[in-house]
Amino acid sequence: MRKSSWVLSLYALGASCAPAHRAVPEVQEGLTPQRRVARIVREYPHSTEAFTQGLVFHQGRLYESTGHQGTLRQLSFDKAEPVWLEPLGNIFTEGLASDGERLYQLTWTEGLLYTWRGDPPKRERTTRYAGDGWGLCYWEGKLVRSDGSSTLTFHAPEDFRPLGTVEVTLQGQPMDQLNELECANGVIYANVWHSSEVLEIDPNTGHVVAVIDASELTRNVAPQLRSTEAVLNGIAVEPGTGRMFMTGKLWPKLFEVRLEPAN
Ligand code: DDQ
Ligand code: CA
Repeated sequence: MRKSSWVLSLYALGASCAPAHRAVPEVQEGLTPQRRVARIVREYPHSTEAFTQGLVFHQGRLYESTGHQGTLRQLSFDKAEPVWLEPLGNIFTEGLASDGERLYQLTWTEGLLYTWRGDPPKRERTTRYAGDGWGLCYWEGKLVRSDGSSTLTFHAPEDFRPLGTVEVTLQGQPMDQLNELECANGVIYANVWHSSEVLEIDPNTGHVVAVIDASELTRNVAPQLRSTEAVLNGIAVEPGTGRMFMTGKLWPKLFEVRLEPAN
């Protein structure tokens, strides 16, 4: 290609792209998300049999909900095998939340919410609901449910009746595939299915206020993973200490992480 035509095509490219970009209004003030990186602080063992769908602290202990043949389990930091486990049969259990007194456990497509109480937890009630159950967390007296879409639904803990919804957006764009959730530090942390990014969502507006790059974790475990479904999923913040833990489905490790600003 002669230089003049090369310059000409560059110009044409610029002419076709640049104005279109400039025509988009400037990103609204306050909506530009922060960028953070999840750094590994410590590694603990995690069961490669655990298809992690929910992770939460409850009464000082760490609990996990796993899918396929569902379970509720209590984890320890020193071995992969759970300290306590209740098998739930052919039920695909999902998100797990604590209000301090009870544990609430979603199911993927079965439309059943299990409520647990006691130590070890005993199933207290089963409540029907409409829609998918993916992630669950407890925020200011309400349970927050994700269902794979960009909508989060708020529910009353007593009977799980829906109380309202919020649309999750990143600079105005809806963000779907929201999976495991954690309500802490005034935000909702959300795993995005099949992604190494965790979103920090303002529960009042649905705006994504920060995007966390957790690829240090996925890179760390990648050589040991055998399934394309072995994705990052599971966030728990320890009340009191504020320590943050992350894991993934079928992952051999549970990580304590520290969030740092990305450079
Ligand atoms: N969820 O995490 C997106 C809510 C559920 C993921 C389930 C993935 C299972 C895929 C394999 C299905 C085989 C019948
Ligand atoms: Ca969680």
